[in-house]
Amino acid sequence: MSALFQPFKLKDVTLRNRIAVPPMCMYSANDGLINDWHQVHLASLARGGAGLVVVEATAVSPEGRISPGCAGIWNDQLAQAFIPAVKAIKAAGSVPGIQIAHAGRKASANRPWEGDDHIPYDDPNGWQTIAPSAIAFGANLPKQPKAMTLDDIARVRQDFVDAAIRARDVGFEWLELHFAHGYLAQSFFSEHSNQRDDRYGGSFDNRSRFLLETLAAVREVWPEHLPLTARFGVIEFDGRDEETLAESIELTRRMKNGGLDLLSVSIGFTIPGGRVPWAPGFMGPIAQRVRDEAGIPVSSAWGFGDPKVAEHAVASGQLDQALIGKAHLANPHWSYQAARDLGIEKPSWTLPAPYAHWLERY
Ligand code: FNR
Ligand code: 536
Repeated sequence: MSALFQPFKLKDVTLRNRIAVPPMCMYSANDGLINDWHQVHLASLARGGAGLVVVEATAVSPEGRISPGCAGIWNDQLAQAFIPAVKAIKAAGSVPGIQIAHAGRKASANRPWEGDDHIPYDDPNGWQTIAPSAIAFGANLPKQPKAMTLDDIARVRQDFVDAAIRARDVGFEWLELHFAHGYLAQSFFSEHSNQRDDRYGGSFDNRSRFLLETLAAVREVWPEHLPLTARFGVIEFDGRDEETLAESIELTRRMKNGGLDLLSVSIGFTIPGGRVPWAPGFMGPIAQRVRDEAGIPVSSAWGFGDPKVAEHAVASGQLDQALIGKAHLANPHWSYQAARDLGIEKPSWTLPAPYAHWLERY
C-alpha cells in the first residue's frame, strides 16, 4: 500500500494524493500579468496527477517582485488572469494553490538565465528594494535596500491581506505565505538581515513579529474552511543550525496557534554562503522534527524527485506531503509515472475515465 498515494485532508480540502507541485517562478509575466504560457504550464502539471499545484511566488506589490518577469496580484486585473488556470487545475482533479510573496532585498534582479544579478535602481527595469535593515544580501545582489519604516511595514502587511482576498475571490483553495528563501519575511526573522532596534528587530519575539502579524491579518480574511499555509526556511546551514532550528520550531508553534494549517519546511537562504548538505531526501529528518515538535502537518522539497525517496519520506512519517519541483518540469506526469514505478495497481490518483480506461492495462 503506497503512502504517497493516500488522500490528504486538510480543513475542508481533500487532495487526491500526497504529491504537490511547489511554487516555481516562470519569470515570464509582464508588469505582473501572467499569460498563456502560465496557463499551459499550470494546467499540464495538474493534468499529470499531483494532488496540489501551487502557483509561483506572486508578488503582493510591484517592488515585491524578484524580477521584472514575476507574477503579481496587487490589483484585480492581475488576479483575474489566474481564473483560467484555477479552472483548469480543478478540471484536472487537482487543487489550485497560490504562494503570495514579497522579495524584500532580493527584488529588482535579472532573471536566472540573464545573470540572476541586481538591476540597478536607476535602470528603467529596476527599482529601490526594501528590507528590515539597510543591509545588502551580498554576492550577486550587492545593492543596499532601504530600511523599512513602521508605515512601510504596515503597508506591506496590508498588501498581503489584499492579495489573500483577491486569491480567495478568484477561486484558489490553498494559500501559501512566502516566508522563506531570504525574501522579505525570512529576512525579518534572521539576525543576518535584521538589525532593527525597534519592536521588529532584536529579540526572538521582535524578529517573529512581522511574520506573526502578517499571518494573523491574513487569517482574518482567508476562509476558515480552506488551508492557510506558509513556506519558511527553518535552517540556514550557517553553522548555527541548532539555535536556528529551535527558534524556528518555536515560531512554527506560534504560527500554528495563529491559525497556520501546514508548514512547508524549507531553507533560509538569507546569506550567500550557506553550506547546504544536498542529498536525496536530506530535508526529511529536519521536516520531521518540525512536524513532531511543533505538532503541525509538514511538506518539504529539495530532493524528493525519486519516487522511492518520496514514498519513504511519507511512509516513515517525515512528511505529510512531498513537494516535487524540477522533476515535474522534466515530466509533468510525474505522479502517473511514480505510481507505475512503485507498482501501484489501482492508484488513488484516479485519472479521469477517458485516460484511466486505456492506461490501467497499458
Ligand atoms: C523554485 N523554487 C521556488 N520556491 C518557492 O517557494 N517559490 C517560488 O516561486 C520558487 N520558484 C522556483 C523556480 C524554479 C524554476 C525552481 C527550480 C525552483 C523552489 C522550488 O519550489 C523547490 O523547493 C526546489 O526546486 C527544490 O525542489 P526539487 O526541485 O528538488 O524537487
Ligand atoms: C530556489 N528558488 C526559489 C525561488 C525562486 C528562484 C529559485 C523563490 O522562492 N521564489 C532557490 C532559492 C535560493 C537558493 C537556491 C535556490
